[in-house]
Amino acid sequence: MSKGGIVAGCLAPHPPHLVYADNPEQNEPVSEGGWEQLRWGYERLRESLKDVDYDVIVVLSPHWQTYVGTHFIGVERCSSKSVDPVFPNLFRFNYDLTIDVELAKAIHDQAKTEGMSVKMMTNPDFRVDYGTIVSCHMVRPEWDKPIVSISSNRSLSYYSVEVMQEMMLELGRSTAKAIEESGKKCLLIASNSLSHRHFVTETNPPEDMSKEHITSHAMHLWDMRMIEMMRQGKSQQIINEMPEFCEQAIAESDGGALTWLLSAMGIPEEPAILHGYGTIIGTGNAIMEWPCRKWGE
Ligand code: 2X7
Ligand code: FE2
Repeated sequence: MSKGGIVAGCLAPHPPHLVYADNPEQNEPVSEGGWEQLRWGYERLRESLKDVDYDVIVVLSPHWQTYVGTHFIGVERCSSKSVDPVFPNLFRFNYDLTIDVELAKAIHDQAKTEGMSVKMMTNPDFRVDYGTIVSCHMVRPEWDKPIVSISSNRSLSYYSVEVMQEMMLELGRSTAKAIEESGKKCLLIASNSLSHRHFVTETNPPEDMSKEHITSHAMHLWDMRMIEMMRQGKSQQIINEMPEFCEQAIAESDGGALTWLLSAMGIPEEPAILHGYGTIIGTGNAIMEWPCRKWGE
């Protein structure tokens, strides 16, 4: 069997507003559009991946929060309605997806061998979180690839960003090793916004773009700093600055997804491609791609 590999790593934010604005048939609420800069960014990412051959999407979402270890969905088919608890007016999405349980178990087993606390989630009635669904939908709306769904272990809440990072660095290495041994070609998704300070009231209609902007100049500066580091291949510096970023920008990378992704790709020095940036209820969101398939060509 030939070695598996990562075809691309993506930072793919999941505010439900993006699905709401796109009006796919699976989502009940209907919109007049909105957040076009980000949705055009997702269009550019999809165009970039159009001819890329891969078997499975591996995604880590901060909205599946587990407090004892990292969990992996271990049920082959998940079908239900996902409702955003904060924005039920925007996101009531009927999903029907398949899980690559074999690869999920392989990553689980490898992480366990490395001493991590891990668990396969086998409840057949489990409701998949909206972060996973939104990011996967925006990257691959066809829903024709199985996914591996990884939880966000909130070690940050018990310990610190530093502890979270150490654990996500190991999870990333375990993910890469399991993928290599599986022989599968994988697309990796870190599902998170950057700066995460948001407004507490909603406009009417929610897609009124005359009211949309970043919550503060400080948040803007942090977002631009992170994007520039990604574009310059400064992955190690991103990891070094992560504690300050999480604290000062209330960044959603506090869930570990970005650190996991950078680690799985081997802390790349190659530049990431910026496909789009925009704000959603004041939070900062970047759509980035690390085209690993092209490295070493
Ligand atoms: O989950 C989110 C988010 N991360 C950012 C903005 C708005 C809603 O939901
Ligand atoms: Fe979120």
